[in-house]
Amino acid sequence: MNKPNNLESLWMPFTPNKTFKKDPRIIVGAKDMHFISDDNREILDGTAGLWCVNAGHGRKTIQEAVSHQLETLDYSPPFQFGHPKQFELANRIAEIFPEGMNHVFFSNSGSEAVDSALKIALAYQRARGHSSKTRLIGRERGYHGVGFGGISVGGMVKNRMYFGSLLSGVDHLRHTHNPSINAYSHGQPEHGAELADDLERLVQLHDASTIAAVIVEPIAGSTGVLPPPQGYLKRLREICTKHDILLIFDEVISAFGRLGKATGSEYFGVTPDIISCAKGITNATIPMGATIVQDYIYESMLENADAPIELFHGYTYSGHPVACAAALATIDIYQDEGLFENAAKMAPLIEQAAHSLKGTKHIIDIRNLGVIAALELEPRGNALGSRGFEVMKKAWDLGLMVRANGDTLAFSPPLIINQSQVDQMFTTIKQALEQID
Ligand code: PXG
Repeated sequence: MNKPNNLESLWMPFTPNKTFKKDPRIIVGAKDMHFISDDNREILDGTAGLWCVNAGHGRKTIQEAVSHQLETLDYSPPFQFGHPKQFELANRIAEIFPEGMNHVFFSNSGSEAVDSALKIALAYQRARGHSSKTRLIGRERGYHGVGFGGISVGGMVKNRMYFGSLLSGVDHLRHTHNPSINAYSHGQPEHGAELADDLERLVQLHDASTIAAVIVEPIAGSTGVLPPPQGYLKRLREICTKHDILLIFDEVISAFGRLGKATGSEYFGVTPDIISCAKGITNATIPMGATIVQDYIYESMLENADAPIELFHGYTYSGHPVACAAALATIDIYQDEGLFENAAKMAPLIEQAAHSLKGTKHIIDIRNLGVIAALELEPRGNALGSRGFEVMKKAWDLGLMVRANGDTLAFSPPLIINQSQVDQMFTTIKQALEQID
């Protein structure tokens, strides 16, 4: 049923095409906490797809909103014309994002939301007369999507090494992962706040007058789940403020409830100047990204613009009416069902269940925060990632979708998860771990 009979034409992203096509994993349906495979098995979704289906699959009200939108206004151009839902959505986002962040720029993915954030940071510095502030600072092991801006400030070697010299004028903070003192931390690790001082080192090297912005994920996801050390983000904020450097939080994973609040910024009590987000904004039903800025950035850009168009940037599908309809219905679900609150309630259960696997074969570290957990496995000699990959495949056979980032297994289930599904997730992964060498 539904089995595609020729897999060759499609070039699959971030996938080993050769091996996948020999032994494919095909998904044909999804409802609530489960995927349905082509051999008609229910697979527990331990990853919310790719950190994005926060309200669970197959939500009726989102379907209805999308369908109604397609009937009434399928598309309208975003340049020089408006449609009501994009204004309504910007207001709804402003309501739930940190105070003072009331201006929203729409795009279609996390990568675009990040590139928009970087471009806004540069244009803002120039507009307010600080045109020497052009340098962008990222962090080792950071993931900011796959645009040239995102891979330049990102810090994952494979995402960078094949693609030439990238953007110039970029530097990186050190990453915060230090298992020698922080292994098996529950929640945020105790040690490492001082790593934020790396920014002081880069200021000594480049001078603050050349630095436009620093971008970090408040909790690093794709690199293998690295919660920030206690006090780290606050210190980074202080150093940015001291040197008049913009702080960008890339919240593509952490916004829309993953940590039990609307944003990671709210959860950590640290407010950046710019936030990029995507994924959970539409429950992943229709692609959408957004870049949210502090009022002073928007106001300064409008006031100081040297042309009638204040920002020469935008996409054909910025604020697409169908995506806006999906996002409005999604935010209604988050609020009506109290899903951020449910996430906060489930977080300690996930923490407990994840850490109960300490001592299981192959595990060398366990990390967690909010509705996120990670099991780091000992790599097999030089075959980095091969054990993680096989455990992921075994889990699929046993009825669980989990994400393998190298040898780290990442869990980020929909926020509708309940206690017995948390137990099932970790019982199944334990079985998978025990069956793989
Ligand atoms: N920033 C962050 C922090 C992300 O996690 C992006 C930007 C890019 O979003 P788009 O929509 O352009 O893909 C992401 C995406 C993983 C995984 O394995 C995570 C992402 C994408 C692919 C895989 O954890 N996050």
